[in-house]
Amino acid sequence: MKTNFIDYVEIEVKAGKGGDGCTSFFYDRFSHFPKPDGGNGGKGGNVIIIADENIHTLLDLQYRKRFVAENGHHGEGNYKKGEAGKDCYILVPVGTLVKDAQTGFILRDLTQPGEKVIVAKGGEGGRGNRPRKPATPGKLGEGKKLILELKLIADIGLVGYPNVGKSTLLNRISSAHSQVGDYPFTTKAPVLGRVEIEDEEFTFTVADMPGLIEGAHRGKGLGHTFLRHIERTKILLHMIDISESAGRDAYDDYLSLNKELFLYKPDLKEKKQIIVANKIDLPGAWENLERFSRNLKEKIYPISALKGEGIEQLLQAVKETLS
Ligand SMILES: Nc1nc2c(ncn2[C@@H]2O[C@H](COP(=O)(O)OP(=O)(O)OP(=O)(O)O)[C@@H](O)[C@H]2O)c(=O)[nH]1
Ligand SMILES: [Mg+2]
Repeated sequence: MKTNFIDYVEIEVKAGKGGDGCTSFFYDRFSHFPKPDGGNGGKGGNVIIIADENIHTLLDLQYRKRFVAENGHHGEGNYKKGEAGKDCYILVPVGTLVKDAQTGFILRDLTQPGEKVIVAKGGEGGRGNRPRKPATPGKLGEGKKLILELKLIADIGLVGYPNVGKSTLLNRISSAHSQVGDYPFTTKAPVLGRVEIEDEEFTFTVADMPGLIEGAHRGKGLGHTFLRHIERTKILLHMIDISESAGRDAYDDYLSLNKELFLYKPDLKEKKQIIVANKIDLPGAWENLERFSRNLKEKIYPISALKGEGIEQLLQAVKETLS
């Protein structure tokens, strides 16, 4: 499957070597002995990973896998210190976990825009020669293999069977352009959108997910690859197609989708869900809704993502749950 959303890459990082200390002597015409005047070497550059709000995928790192910082410059005569090597920066999306590939140890979870971590330290520069002390070479920079794993950070995760209208809803409530189509698995990777409730200065982020199907937790369909992206959402918006055209029972769909989620990760049981019955504009929808609500004690929000019905009430519920 081809997608531009990449959430797992392995890369190699190498910090710069410290510059060598210089061996140099100054010959003073008034003294018999030459004076050592070698400058110190500059420090090697670090490799630094930064979380950047404008980056949404690890795609670029698929093509460039090795990141090397500059070596420190060597010291020179007349006590001239070598310049430090330039740092090497790697930009990643907010929500990227940085792990040591060898040990699996998490070096940092970059959850804030602008947050950074030095993943490979540059080597110290060597010392220039001193009286009775010869110059020393610069130290090597650290080198590592890293795993970068993106786990999206969003307030809301939009989950449901394929084709129920998740992307239609995201597009209606945010400025995102998630692809919509009358066929399953239109959405092939998570899409993030920011929702602003007018006049209320309340904003939240929504992650539209690929549709889930039975067996998703075992790897069936597309959804499982991306299930990890709902782990860090605060609320799940669980969408059901309530129209007759789906030819399925809403309550069965609701139970089996939850079963998939909980089989994938039992902790997800603790996550609050808002249940949304979509396509209320289609024939048979209200009758289905009545049957569905007889089975379920939780509140159900009937909406038409296509026509814009019931959206205000839903957004209010989201706001109340989040605040
Ligand atoms: N009548 C009606 N059709 C809708 C409504 N919401 C979505 N649709 C249609 O349902 C189809 C699927 O919509 P999508 O938004 O792509 O559904 P999805 O859940 O994102 O689908 P996947 O990405 O495949 O999981 C499209 O043809 C939409 O136009 C609605 O409220 N009423
Ligand atoms: Mg979709």
